[in-house]
Amino acid sequence: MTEVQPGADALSWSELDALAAPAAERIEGPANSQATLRLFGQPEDSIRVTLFRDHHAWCPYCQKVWLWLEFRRIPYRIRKVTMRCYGPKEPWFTALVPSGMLPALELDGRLITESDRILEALERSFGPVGAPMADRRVRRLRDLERLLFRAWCIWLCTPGLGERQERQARDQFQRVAQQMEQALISGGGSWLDPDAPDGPIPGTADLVFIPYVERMNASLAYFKGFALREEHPAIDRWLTALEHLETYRGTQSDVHTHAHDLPPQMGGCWADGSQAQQRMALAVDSGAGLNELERRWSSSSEMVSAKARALERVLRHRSILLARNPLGDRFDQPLRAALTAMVLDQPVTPETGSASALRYLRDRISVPRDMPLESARLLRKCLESTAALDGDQHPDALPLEHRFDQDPRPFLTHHS
Ligand SMILES: N[C@@H](CCC(=O)N[C@@H](CS)C(=O)NCC(=O)O)C(=O)O
Repeated sequence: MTEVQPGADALSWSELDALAAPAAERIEGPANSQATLRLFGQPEDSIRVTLFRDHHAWCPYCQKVWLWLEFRRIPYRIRKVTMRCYGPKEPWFTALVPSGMLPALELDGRLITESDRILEALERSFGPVGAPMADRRVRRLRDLERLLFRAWCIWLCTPGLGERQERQARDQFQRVAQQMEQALISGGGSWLDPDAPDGPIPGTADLVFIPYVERMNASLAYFKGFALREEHPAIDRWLTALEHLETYRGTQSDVHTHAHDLPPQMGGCWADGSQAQQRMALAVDSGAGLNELERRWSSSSEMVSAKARALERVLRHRSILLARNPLGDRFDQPLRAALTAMVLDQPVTPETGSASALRYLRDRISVPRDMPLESARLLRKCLESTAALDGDQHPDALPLEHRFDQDPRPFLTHHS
């Protein structure tokens, strides 16, 4: 009997190349985190705006401004800046903004910081997205968003909560979440925007809520075993309506990314250790994801294009992914094995001793920085299933106090 050679079925790089999606159109295509220029059909010399946002698309306040520009279709440039939690701040940026805080925006040559001031300035120049920031009803909703944010922080970021305190913090969070639901229900449409609750796009009142509700959904599942979308159906409907919009999807992150980008940004997120929490955290970390909390997609053609996109994104960075991997060049075959398994939908045996290296990459796929949510889920699953054929070796757990493992510089010397 002939023995099957490990990795005998892994496709070559050129065979994989042939199966990858063409690179996506960044400038005129749908919202995406790779673009450094967005034109919406207008000439480049008409640009009045530069947005300074973080490389990894982890900063929630940047996402708010980013969404506004995309929904309002204002041509803009993007300059990406490092957050302290994953690397050193660029000196050219601190020369411009000494605090180093993001987002910042240049409008007609004038520099503005603080996301709310930025939105107000944009509204003055280009007109609002739905009801404006200063509208009394929008102000009330903005206050509600801050209340929800505070209740979330107390629950997620207070160390050492006992069982009773966990329950109190959860109840307080849910009381405020119910107020958001009430606002949605009384508006009678999909959105919080008081002027057009059933309009085709959300208003500023919605944009203000999006970044943190996305992060609440992810972090409360991972650290508290709490299913926000099941507990609060009106919020679920609102998120689902957003997920139908390509513009939102281009900025949307996923549970895995937030579960590991938030702890260093928030100064710690604390797990309650319940069974539900452990189950959800395991599903997220293994790469399986959480169907009940993350956008689902149904058609098989969407599956195929999600795979082809994941493949394109990995191939683009292939040499640097190999150079950064603990296995170095010996990661070549295992990576091809996982990619082949993904595109052909069949197991491919990786070379012996590669499990930990495959999981190292699985743990570091960031959405939307690297690829869309559905592509990341398919790729993480295949990295895990391919690793499992080799064994149960795991790399070190991701750090909680910083993410210097995500320093963007090595990738920038190639192309982002
Ligand atoms: N109130 C500010 C908050 C901005 C903020 O907290 N930005 C964080 C990132 S989310 C920041 O730039 N921190 C410095 C760093 O991480 O490098 C706003 O609304 O713009």
